[in-house]
Formats: sequence, C-alpha cells, structure tokens
Amino acid sequence: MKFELMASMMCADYGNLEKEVRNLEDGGIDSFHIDIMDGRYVPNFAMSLNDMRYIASATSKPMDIHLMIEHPNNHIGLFLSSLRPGDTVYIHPEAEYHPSTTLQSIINAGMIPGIAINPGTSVETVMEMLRIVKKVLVMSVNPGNAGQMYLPYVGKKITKLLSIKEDMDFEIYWDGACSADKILEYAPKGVQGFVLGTTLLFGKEKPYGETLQNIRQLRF
Ligand code: S6P
Ligand code: MG
Repeated sequence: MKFELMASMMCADYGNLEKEVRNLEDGGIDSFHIDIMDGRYVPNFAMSLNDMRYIASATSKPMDIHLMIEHPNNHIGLFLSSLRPGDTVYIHPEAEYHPSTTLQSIINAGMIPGIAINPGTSVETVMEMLRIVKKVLVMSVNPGNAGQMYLPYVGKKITKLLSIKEDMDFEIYWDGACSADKILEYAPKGVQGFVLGTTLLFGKEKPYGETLQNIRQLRF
C-alpha cells in the first residue's frame, strides 16, 4: 500500500541535526515536516526560518512546512524564497484574514498549497478553501506541541473529508500522535500520508530505518 511518511523535525535531536537528517533520509523518510510557530497563534515556538533553511539545504527530499503563525501572508515571502518548487506549505485558515490570498501566493511560487485543520475546526468552515488546496493536514492533537494524546473525535472529520476528496481534488494528511494502529486504519481508507513524531519515530531505541521499514511492512 502506497502512503507517505513525514518526519516531524521539532522532535529531532538538535545536537546532531545534520546526522538526524542523513539518518532519516537513508532510512527512507519521504519528506521533512517543519513546525513553524510564533508563540502567538500557538503557545510555543518550536522551529523557525533558520531551522527550515538549514534542513532544506541538508536534503534533496521535499519539505513539508506547517505554518502555525498569525497572518502568514505578512511573512510568506520569507518562507517561499527559501523553498523549492514542489515543496508543500500549509497555513491555518483561522490565522489569516484572507487565507485564499495567502494560498494563491503559495501557488504562484510553484509550491503545493495546503491548509491545516485544528481538531475544533469543522470541514464546513473550510469548504471553499478545499477547492483551492491540494493537501489538507488534519490535526489530531491541538497545535503547538509534540507528545500529546490523540483526540478521537477527529476520526469523524477524516471520514467526511475522505468522502469528498476525489470530487474536490485534494489529499489528506495526518498530523499528531500518529501510531501504527492509526496508519493501519486510515491508510487503506485513503489517507495519503502521516507525520511521525514522538509516538512512533523519535526518541526510540530503534534506528529510523528499521522503524520506517516496519511501518511500510505493516499487514493491511
Ligand atoms: C503539533 C505539530 C505536530 C507535532 C507532531 C509530533 O503542533 O504540528 O507536527 O510535531 O504531532 O508527533 P507526536 O507523535 O509527538 O504527536
Ligand atoms: Mg505539524
């Protein structure tokens, strides 16, 4: 079964960032998920522009940029100019007055436009944006921190998104507390990719390559 695996780089060992990037790449990661925070839209800072630039320079794999910042349009140029065509940029629609304008800037720069949907955000409130984006990042934890508990009510929203994704031409990605049982349940239903953090990938005894191989060999 084909699905994508992304590494949540806010969970990586920053004392060995170059080695982390290399080990993940050698281990078969599909892309690098970068959680950019401003301490306002979410109560944390995690990663910022220079972290993103460094990781982008250290790999030829695609970048997956998750902007958890207020009014991303004010700074979107800074991010876009440091990325490559084909990289993905997600914004949170609630954080922007005119999210469609910001999404258009992402498209114009040759990147893949996405929205990230918080656990408390309904599909109905982002319906028009689903016509613009190519990717929807469904948050199954509240944004801001790694290592949180999965919020089970998100499952119904994923079911709803799965039922309209073909017609509206977008793919669904999972972000937050992603465990093997979630991949087992949702990859066959059509969720296209999973962000891996402390739940499954980082801070374990196993080398990344072994974990990633185990996930790809899950019996569906
Ligand atoms: C949360 C962020 C996520 C986390 C990821 C970590 O604000 O957007 O990308 O980094 O959820 O994974 P885990 O398994 O520790 O929840
Ligand atoms: Mg994220």
